[in-house]
Amino acid sequence: MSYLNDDPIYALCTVYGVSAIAVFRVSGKGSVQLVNKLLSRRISKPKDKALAFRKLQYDGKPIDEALLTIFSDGHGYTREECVEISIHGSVFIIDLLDRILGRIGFRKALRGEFTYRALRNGGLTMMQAESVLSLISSKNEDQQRNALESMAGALDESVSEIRAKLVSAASVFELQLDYSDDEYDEEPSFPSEEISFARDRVSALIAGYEVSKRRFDGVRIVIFGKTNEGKSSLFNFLLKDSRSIVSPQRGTTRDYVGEEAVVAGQRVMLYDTAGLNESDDVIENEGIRRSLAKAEESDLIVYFVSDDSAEYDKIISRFESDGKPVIRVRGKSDLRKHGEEGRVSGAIDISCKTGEGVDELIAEISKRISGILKTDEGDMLLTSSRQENILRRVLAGIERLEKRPPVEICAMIASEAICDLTELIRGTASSSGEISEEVLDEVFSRFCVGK
Ligand SMILES: Nc1nc2c(ncn2[C@@H]2O[C@H](COP(=O)(O)OP(=O)(O)OP(=O)(O)O)[C@@H](O)[C@H]2O)c(=O)[nH]1
Ligand SMILES: [Mg+2]
Repeated sequence: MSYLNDDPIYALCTVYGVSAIAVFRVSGKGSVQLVNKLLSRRISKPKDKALAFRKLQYDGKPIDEALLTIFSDGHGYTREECVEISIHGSVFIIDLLDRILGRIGFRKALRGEFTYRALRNGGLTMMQAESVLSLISSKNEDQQRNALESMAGALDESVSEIRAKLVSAASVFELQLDYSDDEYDEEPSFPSEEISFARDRVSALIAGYEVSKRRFDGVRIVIFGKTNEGKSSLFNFLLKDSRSIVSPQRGTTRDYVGEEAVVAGQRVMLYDTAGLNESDDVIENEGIRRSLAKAEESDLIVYFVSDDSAEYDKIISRFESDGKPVIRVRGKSDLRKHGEEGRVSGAIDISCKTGEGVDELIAEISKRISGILKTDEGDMLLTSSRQENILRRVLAGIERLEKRPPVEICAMIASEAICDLTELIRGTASSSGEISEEVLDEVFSRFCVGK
């Protein structure tokens, strides 16, 4: 079954269950005619939209009283002939009408098929369709606000602005291509302002999407450092559960352990890792390799420093200079004599035995999480990984452009990026406007039936 048909379809649009009212939507050519099979007083296609109150019946038997909202082509959500049938929300009546609509000539709608029709009929762009999905699944005010703005076209506008800059950059390259070398005596100009505008905007959109993913899945915090410093003890302390094995033996933790936790009121993904150590043990070394990989992909590192961790401090400094936030701690403060605590390079002294310093650490984690999840007020956020993937491709192109390759190559890269941005908004870059089945499946299969 394909989205590409325009036969009359139907689905329950409200949640299945007992409620005051339930709404079925039917849409497609001939919908009004088919609905008339259930009515003794017929309805006709209005100029744009109309309301009608009717008794529904089938095979001589009454079904319910219903309020019909009737739309003509070009109106309503789907922008095609469509009727929304509001009935009483009884599960029996819902089941009955569901069977009857199937019997009188409607086909059950696929997931998101109404929204797809809205898209095909010009009522929505692909990005707006994706924001409908994002709105339905929004779980907090930020997501809801962003989805609403994006549905109203703010994200389309933002992408169109980037596209316009690239079009003007492309025209500079094309102009230079039109002149042969001898006609062109000046140093060819490079549209650096347009390109850097595009780069900044595209990077901001991608970074914002990373943030929204982190808000959804939780910031990833990795506890990292030498063996036997108390990493697993801190992991268990923060988790309020003795999940990781703790022992005085070096190299106790041999693989990373990840758990969802709530730290400072925030849902996070917390990872305990194998301690860094000079070792001949193949398994321990594999554990260390995994610790490094986890630290690399984390959003925040809690690093145990000690007097003899200089070798590993270098690894941490490298992460930090790549922009990774790091909090330094020094464990087992209860074992140090008073006066000995002399902080090592701004580290927080903690003890998992007495709990000392842990509140200070949690406050610091909370501060860093706020920094990681910060977006600029008014920034638009992407609503799907399809959008992110396309923008990453565009960004890679822009970065190639910034190396100023020969003008023919510049022209080609710019034109590819323009096509990508068209595809981003419309779901296709093809001139026929047809969206590939693959994209349709990717986007619309995430919808529910009835939307
Ligand atoms: N006195 C005291 N002992 C601690 C503290 N934290 C951990 N320990 C002890 O130190 C030892 C090592 O603790 P772990 O939490 O297993 O250390 P680790 O860093 O996970 O070690 P590896 O998994 O081997 O890398 C255990 O015997 C703990 O009981 C602390 O704050 N104070
Ligand atoms: Mg451990």
